[in-house]
Amino acid sequence: MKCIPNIKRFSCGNCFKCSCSGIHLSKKNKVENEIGKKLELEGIKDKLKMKILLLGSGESGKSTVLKQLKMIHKIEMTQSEIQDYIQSLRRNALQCMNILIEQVQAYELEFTSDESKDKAALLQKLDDEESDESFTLDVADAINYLWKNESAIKEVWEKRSEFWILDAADYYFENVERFIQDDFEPTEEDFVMARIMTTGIIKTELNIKPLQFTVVDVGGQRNERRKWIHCFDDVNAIIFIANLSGYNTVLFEDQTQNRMMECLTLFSQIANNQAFLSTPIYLLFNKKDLFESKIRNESITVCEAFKDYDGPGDLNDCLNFVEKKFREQLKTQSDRLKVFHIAARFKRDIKTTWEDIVADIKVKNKKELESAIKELKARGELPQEIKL
Ligand SMILES: Nc1nc2c(ncn2[C@@H]2O[C@H](COP(=O)(O)OP(=O)(O)OP(=O)(O)O)[C@@H](O)[C@H]2O)c(=O)[nH]1
Ligand SMILES: [Mg+2]
Repeated sequence: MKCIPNIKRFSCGNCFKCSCSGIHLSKKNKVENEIGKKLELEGIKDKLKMKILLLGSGESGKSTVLKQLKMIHKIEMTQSEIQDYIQSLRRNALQCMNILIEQVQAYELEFTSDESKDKAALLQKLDDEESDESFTLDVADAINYLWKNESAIKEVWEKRSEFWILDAADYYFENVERFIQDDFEPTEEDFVMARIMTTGIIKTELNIKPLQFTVVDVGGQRNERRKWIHCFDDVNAIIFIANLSGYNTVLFEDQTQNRMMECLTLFSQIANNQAFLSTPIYLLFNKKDLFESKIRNESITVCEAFKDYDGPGDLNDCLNFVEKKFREQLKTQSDRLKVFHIAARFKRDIKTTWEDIVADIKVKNKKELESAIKELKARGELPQEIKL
């Protein structure tokens, strides 16, 4: 043990004895000292950690954004994740076609041929929790046949804003024959479009040296939201995702509630929550692709919150109007809100949005981050050439 001269002698009797006549740190105190130093270092390193919450109602696209971020940061998927996606793509196709078949019955429409009736009956026998063995070529063929040939299915598809169905249903139908193959290998787009509802809280680490981001994905459906409170501490930024195409569709968990109305209320609750009054919010209006094609046929005025819209109805004007409605929800300063219009299904949209968000977070925390980097360099914990 090294002697430390000229410091106070301890009276606790725990002094570490050696042959030296100097005054010694007690063993206990030395350990405490080391722990203190470690904690101090961890505290400085923690300043380079950024926690970002992905919030929004169910099916807004939070997990889609996260999937894109993982691909952008080259985080490889495990074999079991790949299998989950394959299975979910098959289930998504079956679930969506079964919803259309039920709607044919609900609207009291008739299938136009016995072949359609038989194929619909085959699908109705299965539910979307079936094991993978049930997804045979016959099942894929039945989905494909009904989608391409049955006019009653086409008719209810046109009415899809009146009942709940996944936004990417047509993608699953168009590709179901590929999904069912034994040697099916999903493309990047398949991974992005596969729908697996999130339950609980999922944390993903993204290293953007010298910063370390923890992106927290949560389930957005009503019964999942009560878990959100568990991740509200030490949040550096919120990415709130709003599903633009929800203006004329209903919620999965309550088919009497318009998705956009739910989203506006949720946004107001989050943005005005005491815990986040000074937290930057990045508001991502998602599914621009669907919105753009929908507004050609149905005005945004069908949504209660947008009924006073009387503009020309083109994409940019509608987007500006929707943005204005969201900004009006903010009860405090609005400069902490940044808005992006995206289609999360396209990687380039997420890439540019993410780069902007990271740059903005760096600017907003510049002073603190730079001082932590300087301190860590001085302690040899970071290479000298590293920059914010
Ligand atoms: N057309 C289109 N579909 C999208 C887009 N982004 C997401 N989707 C689809 O929307 C559906 C729901 O997306 P998720 O990412 O699972 O939604 P979520 O917000 O994580 O939903 P929860 O986990 O229930 O909270 C999926 O089927 C996606 O394929 C987009 O930009 N365009
Ligand atoms: Mg999710």
